[in-house]
Amino acid sequence: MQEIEIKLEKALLVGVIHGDVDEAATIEHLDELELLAETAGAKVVGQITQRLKKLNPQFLVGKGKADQIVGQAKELDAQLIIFDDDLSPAQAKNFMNLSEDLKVIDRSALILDIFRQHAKSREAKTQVELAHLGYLLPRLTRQWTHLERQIGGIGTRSGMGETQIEIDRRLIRTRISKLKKELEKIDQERTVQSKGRQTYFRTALVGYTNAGKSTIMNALSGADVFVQDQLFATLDTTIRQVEVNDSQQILLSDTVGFVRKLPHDLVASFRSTLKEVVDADLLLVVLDASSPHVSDHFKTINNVLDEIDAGEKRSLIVLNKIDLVEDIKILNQLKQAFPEAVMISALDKLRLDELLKSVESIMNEDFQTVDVDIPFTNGKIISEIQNDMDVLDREYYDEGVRMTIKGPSSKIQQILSQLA
Ligand SMILES: Nc1nc2c(ncn2[C@@H]2O[C@H](COP(=O)(O)OP(=O)(O)OP(=O)(O)O)[C@@H](O)[C@H]2O)c(=O)[nH]1
Ligand SMILES: [Mg+2]
Repeated sequence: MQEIEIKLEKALLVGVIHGDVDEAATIEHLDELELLAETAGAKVVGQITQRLKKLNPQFLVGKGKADQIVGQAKELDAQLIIFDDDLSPAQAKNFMNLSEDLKVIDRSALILDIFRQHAKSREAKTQVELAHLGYLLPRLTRQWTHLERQIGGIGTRSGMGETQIEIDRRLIRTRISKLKKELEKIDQERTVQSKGRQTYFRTALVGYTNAGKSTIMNALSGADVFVQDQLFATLDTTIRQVEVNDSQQILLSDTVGFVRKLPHDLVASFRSTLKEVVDADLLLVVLDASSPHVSDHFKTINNVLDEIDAGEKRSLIVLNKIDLVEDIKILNQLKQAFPEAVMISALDKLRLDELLKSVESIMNEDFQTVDVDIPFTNGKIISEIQNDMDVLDREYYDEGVRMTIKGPSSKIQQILSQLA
């Protein structure tokens, strides 16, 4: 994929009021869509909402409204129309025909575009390309000349468009299987690396994009993860050691953030990046306490966690940016909604010790103490234990040693199964 300069394109946003989504919610979603569009490099020149009893298979909205939207976009000199709702491949195509030289995309395509712009590592680039091709495949049409507009996202990426125009479905499929193999390889490397981490108590920061995960990571570990007031600043996973007290360390990971309607293709292809979340002993669910949409964010986070099979994991809610919450009423509401949460400000380094204390106590709850008899012939396990666990007591006998050991229950189970 080629890097091409993004120019400031003018965009008109469209949201539909339908079903259980009321007008206020639609407007909120459009405000978020505006942030996404700006992150991608567009300049939003207008927002349109439309109440619908029934979704139109041809244009999502009715034909008359579709004409009106295109007309309004032209009047505003916009080059781009972005729907908050998913457009089916057919709807996208119909809009292209209707709008001639305007690009018409949906939220998923916009998010994919941002990921594409922000991907730096080999892994992230591979994952984004895979997701993009998965999104593109059902949307290919014979109108190659329109393809660029269909997939181009924001900014004219002629290089990208032309190569896309040349490849047909078969080539895309071949490319998809190649990318999948590459990701499997990356995944295997990761599994090897993660073997060495098994003895640690593993915690993972998860949360809505821009909630402050990377800021927390940096404040706790002294890492230098990229922090920016923009959506999806982080697309890779960083793992660091953090001391929770004088004698115990944990591993903390920071990874890609979530957003409402994160495209399924993206979640699927970011599995290897999200592996640290899936394997974690504890999730630190980071919420932006200053956002009026904090409970929606919480729902979205849980949906994505379910999607990657991490919904049942032990978690601790972290209400970040508490420095921005001045209204005592809101503070009380937050306390009521999230009674177990730890409130912090990562930016001002406020109450980070409280956070570490909570992690420490959850970790120590999870730690098990057992007695094991190990024959001297099994030197490997003895050294494994001595390296990785707290040995509380040692008693030697003729053939071996009896040890009282303390460590994460998963690790203890692993040792017991080796001895069985
Ligand atoms: N006021 C305030 N701002 C914060 C706090 N924590 C983070 N921020 C700001 O919020 C913005 C986003 O922070 P990041 O740490 O990049 O957020 P993130 O969750 O890693 O975001 P993505 O990687 O983009 O998903 C930055 O401008 C931070 O300076 C906080 O406690 N208080
Ligand atoms: Mg980040």
